[in-house]
Amino acid sequence: MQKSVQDKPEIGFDLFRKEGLSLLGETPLVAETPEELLDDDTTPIARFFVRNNGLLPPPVSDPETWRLTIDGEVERPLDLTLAGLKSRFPHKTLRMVLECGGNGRSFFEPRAEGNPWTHGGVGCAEWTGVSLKDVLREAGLKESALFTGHFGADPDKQGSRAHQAMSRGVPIAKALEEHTLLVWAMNGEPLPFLHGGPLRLIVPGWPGSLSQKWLTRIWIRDREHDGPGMTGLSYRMPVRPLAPGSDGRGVETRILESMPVRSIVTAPADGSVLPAGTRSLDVRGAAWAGDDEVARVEVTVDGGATWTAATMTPPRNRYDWVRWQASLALPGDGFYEIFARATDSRGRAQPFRAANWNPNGYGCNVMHRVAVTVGPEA
Ligand SMILES: Nc1nc2c(c(=O)[nH]1)N[C@H]1C(S)=C(S)[C@@H](COP(=O)(O)O)O[C@H]1N2
Ligand SMILES: [Mo]
Repeated sequence: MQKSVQDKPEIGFDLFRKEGLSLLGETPLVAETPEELLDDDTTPIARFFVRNNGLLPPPVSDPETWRLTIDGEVERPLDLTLAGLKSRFPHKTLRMVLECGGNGRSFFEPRAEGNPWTHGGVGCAEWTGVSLKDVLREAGLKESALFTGHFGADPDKQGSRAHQAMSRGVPIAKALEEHTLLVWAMNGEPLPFLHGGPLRLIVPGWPGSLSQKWLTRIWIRDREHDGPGMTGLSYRMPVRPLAPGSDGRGVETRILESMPVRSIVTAPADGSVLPAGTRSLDVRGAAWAGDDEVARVEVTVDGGATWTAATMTPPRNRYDWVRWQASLALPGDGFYEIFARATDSRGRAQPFRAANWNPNGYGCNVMHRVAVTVGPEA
């Protein structure tokens, strides 16, 4: 049994109003959401996963005076307060998925390095802020502007503020997408400290690590950024597929970009026992596909022999997740495994078993499996 966050009052989760999360690590603090708690269209803050790479930064007394610097390959470096950001640029609220790059990692065989996420390193919240592109336009990008480098106020694991816990960046085209936001509110509330308040980035569709929390600086660079989390095997994939279990030393790699298509079953919960005689099973869930759209979701209760198409609720905006539901006929009492399979707009579907093994375990999008028993358990 995984430890639940409620069992660990000493880490101060009360403060952060979390409920029902599974703790993957205390220092740094990492907690994922059991799939059945992701049953809301908009993930409540209380159920939103947490991923830190270092320690928490010092508390902030006056959020409006939080400062963000934009410098590097720009005509006019900017030094903005949160209040200034709010007053100078048009506000946007978008519901978008935030997903850890390692979501699904625990399903790789052999085990890959890193936090053993199941499918719950994900949430979909309403983010309010301004498009980074509007701010970059004001700063004036030079022709040499090729990449961003993101900096946050959190010290590294050893508590050193001289070292970034994490500093990642994106090619300038991703930074200029209108959905890439500088965010100060989540689900209509001031952005909680644990989620990077007063100010964070949201770079939707790509690994969550790009969505820098406690954002203090964006350095516009003339080359691929090389901060912690950009080099070696961090958030990079081998250019050539590797045999499972290889150490990956010395292999050529490239940065991770869009996250792969994935779906989760949010009801029924894994391990549910249904009354004897139940012959129709309502299944619900969510699906998303990185930069792409979800084309369809199908569900099986017979190991993939037959599939039932799910009905999808259209996303509110790009990068929102799709909520889906299906009604499945059950032939009799007994034990069933439900698998949900999403396919993206480019025809790529989720596998039963991850084939793209890599040393740090990114991109594992195996189908979520939920077991149910109808009638008395044998
Ligand atoms: N400053 C800072 N930003 C960060 C991180 C971090 O450790 N420090 N972790 C990143 C990772 S790996 C993920 S998946 C997301 C998680 O965001 P959340 O904790 O709000 O769910 O934040 C990203 N932003
Ligand atoms: Mo992450």
